[in-house]
Amino acid sequence: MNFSKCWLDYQPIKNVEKAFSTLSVSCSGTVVESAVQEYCLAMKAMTGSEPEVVRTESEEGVSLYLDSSLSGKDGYELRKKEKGYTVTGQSESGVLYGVFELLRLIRTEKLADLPLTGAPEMPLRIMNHWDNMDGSIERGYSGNSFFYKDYEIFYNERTEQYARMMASIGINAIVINNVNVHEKETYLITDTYLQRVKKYSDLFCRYGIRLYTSVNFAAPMELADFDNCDPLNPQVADWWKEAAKHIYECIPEFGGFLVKADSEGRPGPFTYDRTHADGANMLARAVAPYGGIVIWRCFVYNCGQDWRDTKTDRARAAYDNFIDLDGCFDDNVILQIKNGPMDFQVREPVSPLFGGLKKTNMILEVQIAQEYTGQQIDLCYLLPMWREILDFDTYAEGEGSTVLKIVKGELYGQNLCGMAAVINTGDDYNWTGNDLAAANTYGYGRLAMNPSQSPESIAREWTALTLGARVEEPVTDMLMKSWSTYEKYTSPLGIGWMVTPHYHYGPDVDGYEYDRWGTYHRADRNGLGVDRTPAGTGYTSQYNEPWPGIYADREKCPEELLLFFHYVRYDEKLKSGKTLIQHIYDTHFEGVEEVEAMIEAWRGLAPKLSADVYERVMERMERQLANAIEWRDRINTYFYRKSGAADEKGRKIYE
Ligand code: GCW
Repeated sequence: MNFSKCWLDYQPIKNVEKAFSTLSVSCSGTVVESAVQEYCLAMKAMTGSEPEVVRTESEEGVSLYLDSSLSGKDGYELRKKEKGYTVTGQSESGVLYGVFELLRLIRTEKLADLPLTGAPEMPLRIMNHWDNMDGSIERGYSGNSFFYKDYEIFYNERTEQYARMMASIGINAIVINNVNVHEKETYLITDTYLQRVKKYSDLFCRYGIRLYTSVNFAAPMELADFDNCDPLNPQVADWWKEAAKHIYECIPEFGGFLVKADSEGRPGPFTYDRTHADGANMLARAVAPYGGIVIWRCFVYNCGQDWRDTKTDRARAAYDNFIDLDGCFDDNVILQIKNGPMDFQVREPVSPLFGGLKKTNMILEVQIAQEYTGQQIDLCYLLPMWREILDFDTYAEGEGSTVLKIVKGELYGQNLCGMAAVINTGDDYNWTGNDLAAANTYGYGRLAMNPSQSPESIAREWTALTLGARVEEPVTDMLMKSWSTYEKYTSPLGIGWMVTPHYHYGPDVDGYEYDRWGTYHRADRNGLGVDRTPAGTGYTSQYNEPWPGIYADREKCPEELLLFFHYVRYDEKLKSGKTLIQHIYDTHFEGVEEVEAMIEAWRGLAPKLSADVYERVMERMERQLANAIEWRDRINTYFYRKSGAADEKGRKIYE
């Protein structure tokens, strides 16, 4: 096998109960069968013998039931009975989730927690693959695609393991191709590939997962002889209707389309002076007869900006492009909104669209792939960031209108909402480049299922399941510190960017400063930061009260976002009493020291880890240290040269 089993690596357990050896199944269906299979496979590995499966009720052993009156869609209930355990699912998926939960409890020795109920709290829990059919992955940091190679679609043992991994963390929707839909991928929804796509869909369905594809808005022009793809052109709409009909004839369970339009060179309705609602609704009507949905991305901004233009603010773009369309989208359209207004930086405020849209289905998009957070070389556990985003109060309907309430569907009574994440997997042996980066993959699903779990408890769970209980404490500690460490040695106080253009790994302070992407830090000899108050770009006004007042006020603005919202002089004092320039120096020295401490800690774990995991991660950590040093020195030197201010502590800053 050329892949690791990750968190589904079922190791022998100590407390084997007699009850584990019988599985009585009182329900049926393809997803239930996957649950049965998983149970058997796990028990074989954990206890050494295959359990007996009986298809009738039994007093003894583990029993599976389906009871649609159970509360919570796809929920489950686990109970201890006199001579065993029961797993009851509200649906087939509920049974499957219940079995995965039971296995987790057995492995982490938490059966005492029973009885226990659970239900996915977000209706849609989506993985977005940025895989291309040539085998490459856009922003992939762990090898090539395991879906495609040379324009062929694979189906193998690894794909099956992948489906199990996704189901085990509650994923129920997977988009199998990059949002940048290139020439060949445009054919994914045609007979050229549909039969192969169907094989994936069938596999996913066995695990309660629906398959989606990203589509090319200009498909009628590329696949047929259209000279336009105007969404209000009836022939264009008919073409899509026919295309959808054909897809659903072949794959009745097909989920729908994901669309990146009018963004970074992709075609879209703007070309025809149409709105994004025109574009999304046209596609939505094509899939509506079959229960399909259209997920439309809000990552729309001007990527041809002139750096001399200080009035245009990329941060404003998503809101400005979509706010007036609130209420104009069909019921089966969902807007997918990136967590921040820019693009997956290590620190950003929450997108103001969440507080703005009230009559539109919304999905929160996060990036598990660590494009700007260390590319799975550097350790950066992202759950604490996502937790903060979900807990952000938008004040859309008064206090307590958190992003979490919106994406759970609670605030506006929606059921097409949830989270989507750009996945970080590839065909590397360990799936994620850095073994520890799988904590983000795992954690994303667990958080979307049950957002009341803390990032720390998820880290513990992942560590115990993947690396063993012996290292749960220290590895959890490393994971929990890692985001802050990464933030310290990279760009300061929410300003973002300063990365090597295009690759986005490693420092290049002015790399994007005079470019067209709208990502500027505006550093000069006196200070740096972007004024986004009403006196500047006015971005702060996109939020509901009280945020505009807080963000626009230099004193009240959360300090970690200070340079995102304000231009600040190097000699201005921060809350800590330090000047801005001293804060920059200190955090950059600290960041490197923290990486060194982490490496020491990892070294100490060598006896408790398998040699290959230890070595693989150590190799990454050494690269991380080199990266952190490079960042520290470039940032410190850059701002030393600009400001001329010496480090109070007299440490080495290169001239
Ligand atoms: O951050 C940018 C990435 C692009 C990506 C784009 C997007 C898929 O650098 O690679 O394209 O975001 O989210 O569409």
